[in-house]
Amino acid sequence: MSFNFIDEAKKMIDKLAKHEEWRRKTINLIASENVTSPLVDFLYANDMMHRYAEGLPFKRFYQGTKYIDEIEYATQKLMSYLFKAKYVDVRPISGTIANAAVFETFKGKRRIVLSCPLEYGGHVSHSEFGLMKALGLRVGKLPFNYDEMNIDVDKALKIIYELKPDFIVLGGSLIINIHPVKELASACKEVRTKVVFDAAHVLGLVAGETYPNPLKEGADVMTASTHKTFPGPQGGVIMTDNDEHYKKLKWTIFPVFVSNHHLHRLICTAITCIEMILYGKEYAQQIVRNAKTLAEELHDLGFKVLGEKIGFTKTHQVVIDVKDLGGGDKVAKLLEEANIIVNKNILPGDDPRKPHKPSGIRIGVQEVTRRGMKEDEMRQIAEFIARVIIKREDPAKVRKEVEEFMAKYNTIEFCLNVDELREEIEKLKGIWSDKFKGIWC
Ligand code: DSN
Repeated sequence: MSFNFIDEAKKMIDKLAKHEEWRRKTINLIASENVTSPLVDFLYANDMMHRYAEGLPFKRFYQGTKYIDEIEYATQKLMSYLFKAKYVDVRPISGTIANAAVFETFKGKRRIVLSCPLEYGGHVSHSEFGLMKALGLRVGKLPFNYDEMNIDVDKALKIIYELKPDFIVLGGSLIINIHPVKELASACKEVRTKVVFDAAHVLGLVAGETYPNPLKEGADVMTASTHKTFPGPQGGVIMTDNDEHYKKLKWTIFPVFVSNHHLHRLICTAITCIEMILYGKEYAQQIVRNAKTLAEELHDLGFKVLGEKIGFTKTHQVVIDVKDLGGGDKVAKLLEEANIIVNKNILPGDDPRKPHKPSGIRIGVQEVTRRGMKEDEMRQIAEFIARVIIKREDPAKVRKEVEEFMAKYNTIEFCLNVDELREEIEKLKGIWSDKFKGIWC
């Protein structure tokens, strides 16, 4: 095989340009994504991406880290303030790595854990398909109440007393209700079972106080990723109030699961924390209002929206059973043709070993909320979805209207006012003036 390397570079840059151009014209409703603020985007490509800083701030194995240390320390402090957590570790490079460090630390003699299975909304890392098997853990299913779209507390208590697992995992990837941390935590304490809450999806809602803080409800540890409802750069985080847990955890994060921890993102996570401290409540409240409005509208337009009994959703997510409309795979693809981006998702009752043909689609409204959309826009989005999936209108026709609609939402809200940081930004631009020499010409 012969390569023209310059052509390869051209093709890839062209693909990136196409992606950027296309995605600006799409309504992104992927529940696990978000957009960072322009300031965060600007700061992201910094020199710290080239550096190493194994260890903890001020106790590194490398020289040259004095400013990295200060930024990482500030990030921990800001996160501690925002989530009222005693210990914060931002070194895990993803939510799955955060889970790996916690699961390994909490692995006990019994090697049994309980979590929400994939079809009830658990993340793959909570399952036998992911981390659990790799770490030598046997995983049992937390029982689920379909009407409530939540863990069945009475049945769960029974199993916890019976099995006395090393730990249980609450939280997950398909989550429209408030998981019962408080209701299960004291029983877990009695049988020396730890409670882990995976807040990857709801971290921004916890920050904005529309979702209860799991650490204050009795969870031993909260893990999360930093880029879903919390609108930061991709990364992971672990938080706990417990001295003993953190003593062990910090030595499982490094040297077991993380060596270097992608240092350029830390300032961006910290800036996102400040945005959430300043605007998080307003943002989270608008997300929940938007999700509810979208769910109600979709229901009224004829979709089988899950969670009717609980008012459809208490988070950023809306979940629809589209089995009778062709299934999740077909529906997600049709919507993509109309520039509406969602993901197919397995639902309660689906076979988790067949994830490619699931019954449902999952929608998240956090990104469109960050772009400034409110209830009226949710009604418009519901109508676009119904026209493609229920009325079977040509997706290409709807796509034109989606593109016109999206042209109005090209700014990001709930961000720091850059004018207040003008002096510091100008200084950085001066230092970076030759960074893109030959590129910006
Ligand atoms: N699989 C991702 C999600 O979409 O929820 C989380 O890692």
